[in-house]
Amino acid sequence: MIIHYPTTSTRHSTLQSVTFKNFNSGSFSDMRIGRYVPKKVVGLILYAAVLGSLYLVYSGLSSPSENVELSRAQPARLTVDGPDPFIMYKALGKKDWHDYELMKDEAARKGPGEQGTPVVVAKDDEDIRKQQEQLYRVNGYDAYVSDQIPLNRSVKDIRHKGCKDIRYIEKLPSVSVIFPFHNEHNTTLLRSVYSVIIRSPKDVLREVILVDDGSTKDFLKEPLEKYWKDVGLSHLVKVVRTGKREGLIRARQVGARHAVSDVLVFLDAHSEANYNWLPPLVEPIALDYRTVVCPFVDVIDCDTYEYRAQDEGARGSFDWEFNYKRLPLTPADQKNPTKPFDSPVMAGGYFAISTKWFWELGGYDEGLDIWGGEQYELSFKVWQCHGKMIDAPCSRVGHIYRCKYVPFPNPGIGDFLSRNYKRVAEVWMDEYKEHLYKRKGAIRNADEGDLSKQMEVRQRLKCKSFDWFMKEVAFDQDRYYPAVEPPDSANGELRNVAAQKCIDTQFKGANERFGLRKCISDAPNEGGEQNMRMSFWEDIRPMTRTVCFDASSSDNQAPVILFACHGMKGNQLFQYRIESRQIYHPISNHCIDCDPERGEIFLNPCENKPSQQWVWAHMNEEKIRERNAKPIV
Ligand SMILES: [Mn+2]
Repeated sequence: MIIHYPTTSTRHSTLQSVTFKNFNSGSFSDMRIGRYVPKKVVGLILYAAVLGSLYLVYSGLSSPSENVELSRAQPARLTVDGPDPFIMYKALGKKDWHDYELMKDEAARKGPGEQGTPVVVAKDDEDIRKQQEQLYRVNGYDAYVSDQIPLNRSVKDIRHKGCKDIRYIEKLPSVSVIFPFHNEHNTTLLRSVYSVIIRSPKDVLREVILVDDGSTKDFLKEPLEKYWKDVGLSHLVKVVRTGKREGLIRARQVGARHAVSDVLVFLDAHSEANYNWLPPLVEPIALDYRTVVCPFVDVIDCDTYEYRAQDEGARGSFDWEFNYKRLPLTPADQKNPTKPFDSPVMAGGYFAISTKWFWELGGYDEGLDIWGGEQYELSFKVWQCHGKMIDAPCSRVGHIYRCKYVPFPNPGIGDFLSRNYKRVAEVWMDEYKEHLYKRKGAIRNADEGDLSKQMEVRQRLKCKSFDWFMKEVAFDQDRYYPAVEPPDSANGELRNVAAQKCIDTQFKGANERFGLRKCISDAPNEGGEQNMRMSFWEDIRPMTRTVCFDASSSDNQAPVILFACHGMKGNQLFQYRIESRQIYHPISNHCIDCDPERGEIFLNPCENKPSQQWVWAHMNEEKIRERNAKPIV
């Protein structure tokens, strides 16, 4: 059964497309959705009622003073207010949650985008090309391609093969999946919802909440509610609206307020859930209600909708300008590629949290505007206030990273990002906030507003210090993103001996080449970007930016380009050789060379000649020797 949204643009595919009407009148029993007939919901409600009354019995038993008693007897079961909501799950046996029938059906499907394969639209029809461009501009992804793909397409099962053998406790708490959206493209939004409904166990997924954050597209108004009614899913899919544009953070919070389940799962409305994604995400929460679980986030290509892996996992972290960064897995984590691992900071908006824990933490700080900083806020408070955060490798969800265009204009409320960051820093980061402020004066100078609600959370939950977080959770962050950066090996202008010109990156961006120009010290009236530094990461970068020299080929005359600094050495590792004045690139075993006439820069086999000799304005010889002497890892 293939589900298409009927009013999409001219379709040039020959697949059997099922219309709105067909879908509506089709027999539920031959569709996966059939598992959601209201009859089944009755059972679910009964089950919830039993759990609910159990909970009431437990909470009825406990006055605050009894809680303290309980904590002495069974410290693991004490919660902040009232007993553990998931106590009844802990003694259960395990089971295989795979829906093999579904996986078998989907494995047999063929057509555009099926099995997560890329869809490429022929470029020869001018009308289509125009339509495609137009849809691209308003969405930041190729929505025309989205319209060619069934709403319930199959995806590629790219989980580690060990995930197929893992069993999870045989009953799981109920889940509300929350999708905030602002002007999402219709078929992409619907596909997000279908993927969740189809690939979630029916007795776990209680509801899907779509939070419309001030959208202006017609489909996202009444027709959206009507759609779910017409396809017989309105008992499962709720649409709620913020009224006016509130931003992603408050939209998630509005969704959480409407949720009636034990566990909240937040996803973006341009997602596709993979097979058996929910049990690995929810089980750790049933075992410890203060655990927050993030899925592995895969990539849905913004041009072709191909579904593919991003990587095989890393721990989340940040640098001291609050850029999200990733830290390597520990050796123990690497040995168990299917086992959830601790992560200091979540990547963004993809996570599961118990409703109880979310509200004990006060939800998100509602003083945070639009987007930005919320992943730090929630991560810090989860860890500091006695919870934990893990990534579950067997739970995978695809996400469209928008490209080319950022379709939504800045809301015109000034520098909300600095203000958000300052709120997070002031409440959670103690003396470490200075490291941020030193690098970003705009954060220090922002007006943070009233923080009393957040301070109250930190006090009430007796949360730990940021120093504890840095030492115990983000314990290796300082090695990669040091708060106090060790001195450069060398800096200033970088002059070539043969050309008597300097390297000038001219404020160019990622993937761009750069060359030699007249040194500013020789011609002070000429502009340029010639103040370079060889940092403690052993890369070379312009003084005030985080783009680095990068070379990925060991061909002769291989280009050197600029690329976002990753601090992980590899292609960006360079060593200065004091005696020969060469700049050596260990991974290619070549040296930086140039064409003195044309001003081009490239890599060549190392030779003792003036075009490979470079002079730094300032050198720290001790640091250079010390860093060159370290083994290259
Ligand atoms: Mn997104």
